[in-house]
Amino acid sequence: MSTHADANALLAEIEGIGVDHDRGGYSRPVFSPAELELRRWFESHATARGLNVETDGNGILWAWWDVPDAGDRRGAIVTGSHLDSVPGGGNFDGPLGVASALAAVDVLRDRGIEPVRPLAVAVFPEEEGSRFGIACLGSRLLAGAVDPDRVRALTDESGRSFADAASDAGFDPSIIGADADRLAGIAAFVELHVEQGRGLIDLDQPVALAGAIIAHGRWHVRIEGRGDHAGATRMADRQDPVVVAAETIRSLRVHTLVVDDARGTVGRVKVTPGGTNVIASSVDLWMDVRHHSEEAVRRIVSEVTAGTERAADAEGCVVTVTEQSFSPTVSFDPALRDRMQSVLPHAPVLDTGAGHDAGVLAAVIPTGMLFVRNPTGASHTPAETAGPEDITAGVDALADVLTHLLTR
Ligand code: HGY
Ligand code: MN
Ligand code: MN
Repeated sequence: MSTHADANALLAEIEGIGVDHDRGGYSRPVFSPAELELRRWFESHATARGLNVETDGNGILWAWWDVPDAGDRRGAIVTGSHLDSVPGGGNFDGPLGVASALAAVDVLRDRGIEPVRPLAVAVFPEEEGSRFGIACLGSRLLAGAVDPDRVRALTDESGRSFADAASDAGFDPSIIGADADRLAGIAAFVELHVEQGRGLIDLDQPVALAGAIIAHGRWHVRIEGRGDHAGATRMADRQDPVVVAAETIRSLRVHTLVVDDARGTVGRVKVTPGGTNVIASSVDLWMDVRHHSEEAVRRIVSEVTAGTERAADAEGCVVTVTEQSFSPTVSFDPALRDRMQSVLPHAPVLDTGAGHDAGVLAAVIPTGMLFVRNPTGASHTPAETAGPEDITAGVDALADVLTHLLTR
């Protein structure tokens, strides 16, 4: 176990974990064997660096570089990110921030930095919301932004509840929930993340600071029809939920395109029972809608919902649209960003369409983000990447910011 590896080497160590041979890329859902293996990987590297590792009641990992006389760890600086992935995702979305944080600890040690306040490297579970549907679930629990009883009852594709899956993985679901005392001890959280977009490519820069995260939410659309035989059922006698789903998807595209720079996606559709010669009995689909204006997001969703309800009536189906999670537009802490900018004067400030734990925690503690150039600009796909030099530049930038924050 190297106790001084650069972030590139650290990322290379996990390239074989959670490989998805069907989709390509990586599938590392929370509490899965792959995610648990990544947790162990992180804990071993943190421990090898002399960091004191704990897992809190929400399953968040905290690796502490404690300083003398800071018994209660007040005024801590926290960095880190997540290790879970979307289905078929890349190896950088999340792990780059975790690996860079570990490498930044090495850089601080090399520099002989003696922090005057504690540092923690944190790993937040279920950031993608890929298994239980709510994005940034760990940071939302910590911040008190989601009801623990609702979380315990969430189910995955197989119907397994969060409570049961957490218990299976060795966690105690009865103790999830807000942790105001832990938050009160944190002076700032800085998350490094691979850029999900082309901003740094266009600016020809390796590292950026985050300005804002646009508002974004996800809605579950369930359409109930009547299953029947594809050949024996006349067209006039059908109540086909797939037809209504098709109208929903078309409508989302239409209503998104008329709002400048809005983003509307349906990336997940589940047809039940799913036979080629079977008229479906129900369809579940999920909408992801984003825009700088929360009002615009909600207007798009309500327009699409109205259209879907009309299509369902015409088809003799019943539709239910349920908001799963919503994050308002987040502007990161200006004072913290100014301090980061004073350390990284050449780093541009970029907004992002991607959500992050830092975006959730921005509501309760000062947070900032660093983005590292992604030469493809693509993310949530195996094409997501970051070049070794830019990764090193990101680690140096993070180490510079942490040096500034930890020594005053
Ligand atoms: O969906 C997002 O924006 C983030 O990658 N979880
Ligand atoms: Mn992501
Ligand atoms: Mn991410």
